[in-house]
Amino acid sequence: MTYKVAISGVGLWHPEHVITNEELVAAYNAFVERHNAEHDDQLPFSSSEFIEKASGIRQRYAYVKDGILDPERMRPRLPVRPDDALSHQAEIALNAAKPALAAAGRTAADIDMVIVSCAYTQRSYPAIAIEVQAALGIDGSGFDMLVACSAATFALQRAHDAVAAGSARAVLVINPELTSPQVNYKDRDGHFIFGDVATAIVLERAEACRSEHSYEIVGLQAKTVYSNNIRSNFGYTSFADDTDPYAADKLFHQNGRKVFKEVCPMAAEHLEAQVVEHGVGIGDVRRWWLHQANINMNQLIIKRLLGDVPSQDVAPTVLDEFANTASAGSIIAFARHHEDLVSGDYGVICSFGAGYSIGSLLVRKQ
Ligand code: CO8
Repeated sequence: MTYKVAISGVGLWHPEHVITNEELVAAYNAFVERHNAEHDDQLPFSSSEFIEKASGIRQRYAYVKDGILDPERMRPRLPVRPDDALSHQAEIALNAAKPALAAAGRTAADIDMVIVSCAYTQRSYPAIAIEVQAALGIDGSGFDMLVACSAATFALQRAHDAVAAGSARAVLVINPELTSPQVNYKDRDGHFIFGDVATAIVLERAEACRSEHSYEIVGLQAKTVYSNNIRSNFGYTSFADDTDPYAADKLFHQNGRKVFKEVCPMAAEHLEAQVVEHGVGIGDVRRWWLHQANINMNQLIIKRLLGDVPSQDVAPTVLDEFANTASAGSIIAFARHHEDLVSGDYGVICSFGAGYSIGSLLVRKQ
């Protein structure tokens, strides 16, 4: 027997610290001035006008702001916590998990599995998910998953399958996207892209949902196609291969133009196939909660699908406030913009990014 599965609660948490484009550019340009005065290789200056026009990003949240805007440092100053203290990433995961449980009308006793899924985990083991599981007092299992920008949608698929098969009554999927330690704030092409956030979703049997807003999962798709256009060589082997563990190639880097050109048609094709497969017309989808990497990218994808530039009502944008938050972007859009849907309305949650990876869920409000 397989069960129908629904999203029954969503939680969103963001740090209190904001970094505007202007602040970020001032710090980067101060760093460049110093660098250029002392070196032959001259670095280019950044501009907040470029950032907003090219990406739609106006600001981002930072878990720790201290250090990022210091031209001498250009990275956050993250305090070290002892092994017996809650880790930074588990802390932000809990900040999103608790409101998700409350929204679902569930407690730790109702959850059988915790999946922490994001672009990076701050350590290899013990899993952040198991730390969160212990902090919440959940009796069951937990594991971490890494799928870059598609970590949330891919984890929701794993959670769906566990509930559908009956191996878990309810699953808590959490995306603690602590991106700021992996941003190269000295790189003009990428210094503005990312922000920190945490999101969480509770999935359970559709028939058992008791929350005010729940969404049956009608269809799921995951697709990966290998590409080196978005890459980080950060990894545990740095200790053994004698490379600099803090070199630029160990941080996020990309060929943004190529990504834009290659991923937009892939995402549009994927979304169309996903919706049509379930007998739903593209125009019948009430809301598209898209990955939040670039406003121009999202407009192009929706234009390909609907023939028109989308309104905020059809495809809400949150990246102006949050920037790119890796896998959490589409979940933030969902968290902020779902309560006005009425029973029977369809929506699509979709991610696309490094890998390449594309993941999507077609949902119907119960
Ligand atoms: N300020 C001023 N000028 C600039 C800047 C800047 N900051 N940056 C570039 N320029 C200049 C360039 O040098 C170029 O000048 P010229 O024409 O003289 O060569 C001009 O502006 C145009 O540059 P681009 O062609 O690079 O600009 P684009 O219009 O393509 O915009 C973007 C750049 C915004 C990066 C755009 O290409 C984009 O958004 N592409 C999509 C990228 C994307 O979606 N990537 C996904 C990454 S996220 C992901 O997969 C998850 C990874 C895991 C998380 C990592 C967490 C840290």
